[in-house]
Amino acid sequence: MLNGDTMNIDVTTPSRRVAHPGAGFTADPLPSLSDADIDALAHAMDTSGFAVLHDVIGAQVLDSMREYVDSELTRRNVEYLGLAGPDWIQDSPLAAFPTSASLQSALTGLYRRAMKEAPAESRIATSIRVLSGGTGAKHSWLFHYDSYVVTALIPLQIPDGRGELPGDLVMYPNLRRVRRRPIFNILEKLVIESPLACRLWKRNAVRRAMSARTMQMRPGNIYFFWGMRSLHANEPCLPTSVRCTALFHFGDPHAGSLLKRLSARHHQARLRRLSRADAK
Ligand SMILES: O=C(O)CCC(=O)C(=O)O
Ligand SMILES: [Fe+2]
Repeated sequence: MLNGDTMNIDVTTPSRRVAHPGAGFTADPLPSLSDADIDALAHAMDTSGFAVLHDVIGAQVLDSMREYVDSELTRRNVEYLGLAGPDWIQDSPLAAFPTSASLQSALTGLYRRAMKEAPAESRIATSIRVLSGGTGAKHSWLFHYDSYVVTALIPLQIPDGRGELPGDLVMYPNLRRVRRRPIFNILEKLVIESPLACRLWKRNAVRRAMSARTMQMRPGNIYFFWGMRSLHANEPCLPTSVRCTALFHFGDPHAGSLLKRLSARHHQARLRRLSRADAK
């Protein structure tokens, strides 16, 4: 199952049918992972910044997602699309993912390995990001830490034509520890994610000096990293390209904190400001 390099984990024997309590047997869109597989994922995330499961998303899901994205961009008449919350995914070809027992156990297992305790809640926060047209550039280079300990990123559409720019994910792996006190987390984010700081993080000299990594993403694979510890942002694509990623964030150690809600509001306001600028 492991191909020698701990960063790359090839799951070659997907178990397609997984029991869900009360629902008989339901198709799971992902292969199930053993404890040893999850150990290897965590080890790769600790040492190289990210871990990859290769060729686990089928061509059919990718094709239908491409159609879904095209029709949503047209229907909403937008270039940038960011959908989050539990509802959007139910009407999309990814509907089976939030209830995937394999995904749930991988994310829970990774959280336990990082935090040495069980997560307070088992909710997977699902979102999708589509960058296209001239607006895509405004949503690039937005360095941030995620609000969740574990991030699983599924690239659905990555520009790969001649002369296109793929919009790689640039990451400063494991730059900090998980902040258990919300106040430290928020103050640190205000500084590190500020527009001024982002201008520094994107510079080649800083990237080299601080060993940033560039994740070249290929549809079909899933990429895992410690989102709350690793500062990350995507590079821009060409205005003529479409780039689409689905994000599965898991394990919020600050869930329920008032400060946390204020910080989330600050983040939403930042996105709204960008959307207003898009509309101009
Ligand atoms: O789209 C990407 O490549 C990264 C998005 C991301 O980091 C996020 O939504 O938290
Ligand atoms: Fe992120």
